Amino acid sequence: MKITPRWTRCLTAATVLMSATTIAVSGPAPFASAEESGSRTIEHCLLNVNGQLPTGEYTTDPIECFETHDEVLFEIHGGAAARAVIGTHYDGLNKTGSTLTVNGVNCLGGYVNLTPTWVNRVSSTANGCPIVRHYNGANLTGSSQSTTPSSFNLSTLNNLADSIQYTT
Ligand SMILES: [Ca+2]
Repeated sequence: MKITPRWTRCLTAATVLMSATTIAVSGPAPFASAEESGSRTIEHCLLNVNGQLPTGEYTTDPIECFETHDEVLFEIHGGAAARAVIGTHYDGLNKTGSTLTVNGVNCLGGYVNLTPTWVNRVSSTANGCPIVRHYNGANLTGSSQSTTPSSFNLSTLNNLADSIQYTT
């Protein structure tokens, strides 16, 4: 079930997933419950790149969050455009906890400024690009730390990243 607004697509994804897995779940409430909005439960969010500014910053659709990572992948692969996950960022070390999946188009150095709910939070990253660079400041400023497919935990930048670049 999607956690943030834009319920129409949520209902579609949830309905398909529920029918596929035959999990008995009551219909989603029209608003997030107090439990969902008041505590930091694990959530799985999607940032869908829809363009790029001359500065290199990616523009994105509004962040969408779901209860499962499978729902994020369903959103990506159910979309019309051919896209790819350029990075999945995790709240916890060793790729655990809540996730932020960035759905982009290439690894040519574009970047995102993290949304308020994900600033100073990323602790590990599953690279979709060969190098994913995490910066302490917005717009690729301040100190940085890269992750690679084999080195996915942040140390000096743990819980500090404000912007993230996807490159080779
Ligand atoms: Ca964290």
